[in-house]
Amino acid sequence: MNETDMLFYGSYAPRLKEITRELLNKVRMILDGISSDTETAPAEHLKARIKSTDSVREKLQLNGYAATAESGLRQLSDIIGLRVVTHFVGDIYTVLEQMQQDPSWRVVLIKDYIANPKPNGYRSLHIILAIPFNCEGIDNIMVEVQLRTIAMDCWASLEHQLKYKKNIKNANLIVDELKRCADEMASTDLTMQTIRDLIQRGN
Ligand code: 0O2
Repeated sequence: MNETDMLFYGSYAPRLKEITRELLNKVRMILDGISSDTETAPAEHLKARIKSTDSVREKLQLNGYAATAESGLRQLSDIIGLRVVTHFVGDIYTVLEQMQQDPSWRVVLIKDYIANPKPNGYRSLHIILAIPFNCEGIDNIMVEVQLRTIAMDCWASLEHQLKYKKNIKNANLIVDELKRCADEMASTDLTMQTIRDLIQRGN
């Protein structure tokens, strides 16, 4: 959290940092548990972020809410965001299953953009969790966990960068090409999963 974010979140800031740390530790424990059960590490990496002041304000204003930290904590589901990047598609659903069984939170919503990709080709599985906050009158907050493979993460990160390029010529062609890349990467993900299944079954 930078200085602007510390000022914006004010007395919520220490609790937000604490929850982010706890969430990271909890998910690391889940991943370690899967690793020791299956003898393969499901995640390539994971990271967490607390949403930046500008991003919170923009989203709140867009939806007609007051642009304050309290309003953000009450209205938005991704003030804290966690991203787990897995090696294989199957790992995503193994992690989801474990997260659904954990008593530290309540699973509020699952958005499966792998089974149902967005029209632009975006794929990931999003889980919205309600977790105890207990700070300054706010009992619970929503947290967004994004689960995606290395290939999905690679596409999302490149597409995110391209979104900020203004005045793109041939915008329709670019959209089509990005979608084609997403579909090709998804196809590779499925092939890699099949190869892993074959190896694990001993061919
Ligand atoms: P950031 O900077 O990534 O945190 P919401 O926008 O959450 O109020 P919505 O639209 O139902 O409501 O959420 P969605 O689309 O399920 O998930 C939003 C987040 O998913 C985004 O966060 C992105 O991180 C990611 N995402 C969704 N669609 C795309 C996409 O087409 N391309 C890329 N690269 N990422 C996507 P934010 O809010 O954009 O902010």
